[in-house]
Amino acid sequence: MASTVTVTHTADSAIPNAETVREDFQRDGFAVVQDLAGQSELEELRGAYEDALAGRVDYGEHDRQLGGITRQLMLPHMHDPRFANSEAVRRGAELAAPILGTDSPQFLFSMLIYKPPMHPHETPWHQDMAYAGRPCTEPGVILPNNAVVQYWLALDDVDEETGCMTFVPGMQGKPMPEHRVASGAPEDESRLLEMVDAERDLDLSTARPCALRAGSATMHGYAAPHYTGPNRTRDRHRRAFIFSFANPQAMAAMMSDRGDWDSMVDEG
Ligand SMILES: O=C(O)CCC(=O)C(=O)O
Repeated sequence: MASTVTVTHTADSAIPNAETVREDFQRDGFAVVQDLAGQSELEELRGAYEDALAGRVDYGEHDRQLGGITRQLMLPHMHDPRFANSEAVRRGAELAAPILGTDSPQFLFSMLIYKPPMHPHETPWHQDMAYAGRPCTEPGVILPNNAVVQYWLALDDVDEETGCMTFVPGMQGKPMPEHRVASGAPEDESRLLEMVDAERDLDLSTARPCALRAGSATMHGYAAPHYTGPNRTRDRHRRAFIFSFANPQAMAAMMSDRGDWDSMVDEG
């Protein structure tokens, strides 16, 4: 069974501008959350991240290459309590709960995606809903943008030079454009997907790169198209801790339609 996070409202957990963040999410399909993690927590998460990258904590087959090209460590919350017990995760659940329409958001999954200095590979334009089918969800489906909220928490200052998240706003409620496998074995969970023709299907002139200071995050729904570039710098790391929450009822409905989502759900 997947775990749920029951939201508790405490004064110290308040997110500044939470209402604005939620409005941004509803309007654009994504939002920026400033300072989701505080400084001491950031240090703790960085320690956990370095232990994962160096193999001091064994991730086994969850330590893999996304599409054969970019280091991806799956389900860090199951390997290291510093991720599972993170205050940022708890605050993220609290912020996401009204969007998801539940007081008990279901923790869906987590991952680390690491782009070291001079990492040459982009993560191409895609919508996360494309991963609901294998190898890809068929084009034309419309999945709700508010059934899943995914956080991309920056553990380093990040900008276009290091490969920050870039979104095209306002695609929620529209049919999903065609995706295909960009690299990796098509039936493998670690395959990398891309939109077949992002220039045709998205208005890239509206694309918004989200530079963040370390500790801040983006949040997006499964209909929000996004992209990250290579890390072109010689000395700056790009460490992202990614985690998501779902509305349990909406997930159950989607999973009965699309059994493949089973494999993405936290079993802890
Ligand atoms: O970090 C990346 O390069 C991509 C992340 C992503 O696609 C996601 O969080 O949905």
